[in-house]
Amino acid sequence: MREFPDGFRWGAATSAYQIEGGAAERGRSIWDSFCAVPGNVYHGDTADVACDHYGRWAEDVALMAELGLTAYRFSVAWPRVLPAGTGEPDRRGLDFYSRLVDALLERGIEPALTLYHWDLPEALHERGGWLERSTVDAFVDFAGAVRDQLGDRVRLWTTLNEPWVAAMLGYGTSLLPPALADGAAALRAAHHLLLAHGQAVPVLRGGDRQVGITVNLSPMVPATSSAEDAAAAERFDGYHNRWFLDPLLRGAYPQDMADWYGAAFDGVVAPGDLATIAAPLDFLGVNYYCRMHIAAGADAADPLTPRPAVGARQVSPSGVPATAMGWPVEPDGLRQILVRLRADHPGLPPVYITENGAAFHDYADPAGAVHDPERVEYLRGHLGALHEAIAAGVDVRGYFCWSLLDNFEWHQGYAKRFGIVHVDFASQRRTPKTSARWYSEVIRANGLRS
Ligand code: GBH
Repeated sequence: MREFPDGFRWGAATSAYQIEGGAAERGRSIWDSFCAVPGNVYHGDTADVACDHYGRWAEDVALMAELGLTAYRFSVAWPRVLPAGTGEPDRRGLDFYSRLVDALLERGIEPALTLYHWDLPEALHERGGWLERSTVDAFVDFAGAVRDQLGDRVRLWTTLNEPWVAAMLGYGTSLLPPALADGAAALRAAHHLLLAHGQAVPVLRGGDRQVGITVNLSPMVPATSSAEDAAAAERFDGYHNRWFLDPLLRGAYPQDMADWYGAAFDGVVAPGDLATIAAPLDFLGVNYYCRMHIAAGADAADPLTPRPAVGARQVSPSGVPATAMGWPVEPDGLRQILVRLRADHPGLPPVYITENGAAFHDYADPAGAVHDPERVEYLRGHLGALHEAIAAGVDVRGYFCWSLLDNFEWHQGYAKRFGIVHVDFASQRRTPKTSARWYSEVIRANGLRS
């Protein structure tokens, strides 16, 4: 029996845009505009209905209770609270989250709230979005409005989910909105996202509220033993991991990357910004999916090619099993990244694994049961690695599996299923998969039996 610490939180995660639907009752976000353009999202899928969690939240909370979750991570749709991004909050939106939080608390499930999981109000994008400091101000007002409504009941507050994705993929590629594919824009957006986080921290603090941010981290593995690949992997690490960790935890951008980016990064930082960004955190949220394997030399044809350029590209490791996304399954990467975090950052706050999970091609049997043996193995492997990290001294307080439900997987639409609960999108029927039953047992035992 590999037991986890007393009081360890066992949760599942979702995000507003990916599950809520209820699109007619909120403002428009950059994701709505992106989905409306043919070719942007697989199969032309949209999130107008998604899992209809907006209508079925009570049923979903009952399902969480049935599975035995002790925590639930969700995000608040900014356009549901402030349809135009700023101004007077919409009561309907605030009431929706207020009812959700009450239902969670009634069932003894700890709510973990994320303010920004990529659904920027379209009205703010029209005024420049994350390229402008005015969006930082708007975010701080949004944070204050949500705190006023839920601050008495929600203890765990996360400002942003994965600023790397929002900035480097959203502004630096054309894969996600606003799809600018502009390297200098990506660095500007990243800085303003971090600043929004830093300015929101003191607004959110108070009472027994714990405030953190979620970053997505991956260990970088050089494709070969060449010095070129090692240097490329170090730059990719700077681009993906250190560009966010260092300002947050050390109050400075990594000098090697600032030098590498050169003029693309000029004039972005104003005096005082870095001190704001480095506001002490009560916890760090870490999302881990896989390691990244890196070779020297850019691949301009790869839609994920970094902008700003880092002279490196991702390669697929051979002989490593992969998920339906094509991501390598490497559980030990979770232990590696956590142990490294602790070594690199002496003042590291407690950590929550705010996302970890995988898409697989699950199958239904004639009786309607949904089997996902690969997801069970994925979760077992990663929880084992997490247990080792804790044994090595990393202070991890909880784990949220991504995701509670099959949902709208961004530009991949509904084709990629990450849920431990199957969703039949035609009938909206929820069916816990084998992995959900397995996870329930882990929660009951507070650990792994095998
Ligand atoms: C998360 O992002 C999101 O927070 C969540 O909304 C989403 O549904 C979930 O993941 C599943 O996609 O570049 O091929 O080597 C995760 C973003 C995923 C980015 C792993 C880096 C490395 C895979 N990260 N990815 S690859």
